[in-house]
Amino acid sequence: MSLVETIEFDVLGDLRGGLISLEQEKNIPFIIKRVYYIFDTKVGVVRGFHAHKKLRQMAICVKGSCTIKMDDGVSVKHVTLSSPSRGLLINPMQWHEMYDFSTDCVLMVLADDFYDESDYVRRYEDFVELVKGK
Ligand code: T46
Repeated sequence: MSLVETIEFDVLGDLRGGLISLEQEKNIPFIIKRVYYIFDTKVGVVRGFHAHKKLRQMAICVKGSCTIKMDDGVSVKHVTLSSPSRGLLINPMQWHEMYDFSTDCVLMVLADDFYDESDYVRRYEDFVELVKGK
């Protein structure tokens, strides 16, 4: 599984403007059980600082921009999302931190399961131990 997997969505625009359709198991490679979005993030704030044990997610910056640091315990990459037509897959056991939010940023996230705090690994030391034990 590659650390950075992005998907370009077709823009079904016409003279009136753009439109993007997201469909589970079509251009989104999982069943969508939950959608949340992050907005009004204050300047300089960094969010995330966790990995998920099982959850699969797709992050799309539907407005503005932000950067996501992705870390699988072996390598680290930084991905800037600045287009509603680009999605970043956040797979299980990928530590992620979101930063450099523009003031107008709306980061929408599609998830393949309901919210479950027990799926979070929130201590980096625990994440490293889990990666080592794989
Ligand atoms: C992730 C990144 C990309 C809920 O009650 N339900 C939800 O569906 C979510 C996502 C969060 N919450 C609660 C849990 C916390 O009390 O909302 C509060 C803020 O969540 P958190 O501090 O985890 O937010 P971020 O921005 O650090 O992380 C979020 C997601 O939680 C996480 O799954 O992968 O965005």
